[in-house]
Amino acid sequence: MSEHKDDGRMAETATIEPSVNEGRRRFLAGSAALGAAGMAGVAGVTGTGTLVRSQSAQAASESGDASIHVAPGQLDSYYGFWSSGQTGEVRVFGVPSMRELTRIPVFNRCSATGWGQTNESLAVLGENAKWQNGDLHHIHMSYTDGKYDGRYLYMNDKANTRVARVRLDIMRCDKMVHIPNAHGIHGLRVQKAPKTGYVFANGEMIVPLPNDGRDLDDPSQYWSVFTGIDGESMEIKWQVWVDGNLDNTNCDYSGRFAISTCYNAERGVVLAEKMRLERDWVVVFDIPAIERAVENGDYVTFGDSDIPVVDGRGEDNPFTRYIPVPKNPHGINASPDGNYLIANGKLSPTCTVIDARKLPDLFDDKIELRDVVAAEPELGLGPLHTTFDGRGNAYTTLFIDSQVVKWNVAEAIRHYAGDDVSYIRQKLDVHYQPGHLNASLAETAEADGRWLVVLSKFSKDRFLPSGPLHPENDQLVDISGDEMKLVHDGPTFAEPHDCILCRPDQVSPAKIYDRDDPYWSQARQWAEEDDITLETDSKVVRHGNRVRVYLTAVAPQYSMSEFRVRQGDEVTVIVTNLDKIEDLSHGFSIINYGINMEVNPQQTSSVTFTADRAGVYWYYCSWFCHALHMEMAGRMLVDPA
Ligand code: CUK
Ligand code: CUA
Ligand code: CA
Repeated sequence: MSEHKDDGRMAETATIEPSVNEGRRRFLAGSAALGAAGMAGVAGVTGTGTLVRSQSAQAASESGDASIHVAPGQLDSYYGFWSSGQTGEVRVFGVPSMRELTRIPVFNRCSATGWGQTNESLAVLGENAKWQNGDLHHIHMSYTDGKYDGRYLYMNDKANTRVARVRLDIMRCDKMVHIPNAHGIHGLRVQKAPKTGYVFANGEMIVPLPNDGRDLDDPSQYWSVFTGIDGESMEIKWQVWVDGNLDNTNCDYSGRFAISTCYNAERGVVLAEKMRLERDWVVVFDIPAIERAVENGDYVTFGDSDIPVVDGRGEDNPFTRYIPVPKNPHGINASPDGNYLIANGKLSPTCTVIDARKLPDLFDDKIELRDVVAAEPELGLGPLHTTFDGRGNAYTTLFIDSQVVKWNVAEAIRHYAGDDVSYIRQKLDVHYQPGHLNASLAETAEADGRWLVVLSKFSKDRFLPSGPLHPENDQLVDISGDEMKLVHDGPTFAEPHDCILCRPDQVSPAKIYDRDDPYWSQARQWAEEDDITLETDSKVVRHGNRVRVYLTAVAPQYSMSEFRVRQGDEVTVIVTNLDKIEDLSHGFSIINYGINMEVNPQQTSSVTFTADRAGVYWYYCSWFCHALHMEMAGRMLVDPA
């Protein structure tokens, strides 16, 4: 998409596209509905196509919109931080160009940077290094007073029950924790006020507590827990034992409450059981009440874990309230004015709008559970996630309908109260089967209603064929006007679930590393032991059969063109990049030893391996750094044992 909208082909596409789209859309909706058992029950509730279908607007925007074109050399007006699902990494995008800026390895392994191989990354991974995969669904930035503060990103791993943190100054993961008692962390959100604060993490699957072999055949003893982690120390502070399970989570803008959806109030272990009830619930957590209980010793622990677990099951506890909402809810989203928390119905065509201001009364038992419901608008089939424009409108993905529906929150509330008003503003076809969507700054008090990213799960026929595995389709929608306009298709590899958009001024990435960065504190300690100055010394230091090799790099040379070790030595190579020039990264790779790592300007990186084979092994710089980059190499000479 660009300003070149004058050619005939584009015009022709614009004319033909709507009907073609319609056909493709229906085909996919049909197959998805078939695949989602239980959808049949709701399929007749809401007819599609009864509302404004902005095919003409869509066709017009597909023929080109200059406003998304970021010319070469120009910078984007938003950062996008993308999850990547089963790839396990974080991706950084520029929006609106949708250009991918970088990737941050987290739960995955990375050939380019050496993540999972360098001593620095292994120190972050700790015992988690035993898992080489992850499933990163949710990514959220730290807040101060309801606004992004650019310190950290936090993310979940559903596959191996972890939570990790990325430092936004260097855009590298610096902490990772495995969560005991939980089984698969799905929902993750961070406290919005006064400051992050807690990172909240949902245990999705139900298991025996402790999960040590007991009660295998007794699902009535399977449970899940909600976890509060200190976002600064990354210590697990407490857990709450809950009924049902936990899907997505969020929290209010006061800082007092967190809230999670539950699709398995039945605590079923097979599909049919999980869909038995017409209503599941959202569970609200009173954070100060939980903290008080932990302080007073009012908790239990399970197995080897000493994490305090407060019992939030049942109707009669000070920590939780279970608000019934229609069937198998999924996303839970907080409106930027701080007033509403919206649960997305998934198997119900509705969203449930909860008035966050009524939650204190609910915990004081002054009102009934459903009294906090302000509206329950009927939106379409398969509502999964909702976002906001800061002008009172909400935007909800309809997975089955392959649409985004724009609706007005205040009018949905009036309608619920009995007024004859129509709250639906527009339905926009997306391609296809959208999951998360997020508008610029929508998860903060500063929602600005400029851009909307829709993460579509299927791309079907939108791109050149790429084999049986199709790309996802991250679509960009202009929401600045009255009408949503689809302006860009963005193919992506598996499988972004969620993203957030912030302004560039809210993040201040370092241009080069600070030599005092704690990231390589281990190497600093070795240098001290060996009486080495990392910035000036090049040396091989032997401790029995353990050898430390200190190298520096200045384009286009390493400080040593060779070093010698003995077969069987445990070798640690510590490389310091002395270049201070922005963008001048080096690498360090040893041929046939499976070693490669990044060494960015002013960074120290290290790797440890066993020199198990004698011979000449060239090491070389793997990041293009200089006209003589190819020549930036040296030999590791391994003497036979
Ligand atoms: S979940 Cu993926 S589309 Cu894991 Cu946030 Cu809803
Ligand atoms: Cu140094 Cu390439
Ligand atoms: Ca259910």
